[in-house]
Amino acid sequence: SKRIKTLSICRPIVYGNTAKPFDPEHRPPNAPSEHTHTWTVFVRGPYGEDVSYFIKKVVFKLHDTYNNSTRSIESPPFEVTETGWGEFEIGIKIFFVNEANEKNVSLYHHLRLHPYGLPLNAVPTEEQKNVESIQFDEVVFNEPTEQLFHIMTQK
Ligand code: SLL
Repeated sequence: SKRIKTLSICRPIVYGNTAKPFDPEHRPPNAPSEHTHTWTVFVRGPYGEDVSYFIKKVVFKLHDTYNNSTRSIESPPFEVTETGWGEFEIGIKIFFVNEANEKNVSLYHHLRLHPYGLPLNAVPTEEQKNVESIQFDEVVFNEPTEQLFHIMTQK
């Protein structure tokens, strides 16, 4: 469809991960013995809003040590929960709805399992072992299609 030359449309998103160490008494039954944490990587609206009216799919590329390391999530919530032992770079590829007629966007997120930003040698409290590492970002549609403009302005 036609593009609107004089317009840009922005939408805020957040992406990142949460993680926490296993409670030693309640290890997930299927977790290999070397795994230590449960984590979730996600793309979502800053206040948990549904973003599926403009995002149709998110592909998360995990470390090759994972089975099926490319995880394609085609409906919200756009997230993957796993267990593991190590931190690594996660590739996040965001695909927009067809009406947008836009290329996908590639982001990277460093999966964090361990508390960070504490003084060196500080022993983390139980609370501080629940890790969150989250980036705010903004999706910008320059010269959006008329179809996308209608979708975006109905929200
Ligand atoms: C390292 N940067 O080399 C890290 C790699 C790999 C993480 C971390 C378990 C995968 C699985 C897992 O946590 N891999 O067992 O499926 O030190």
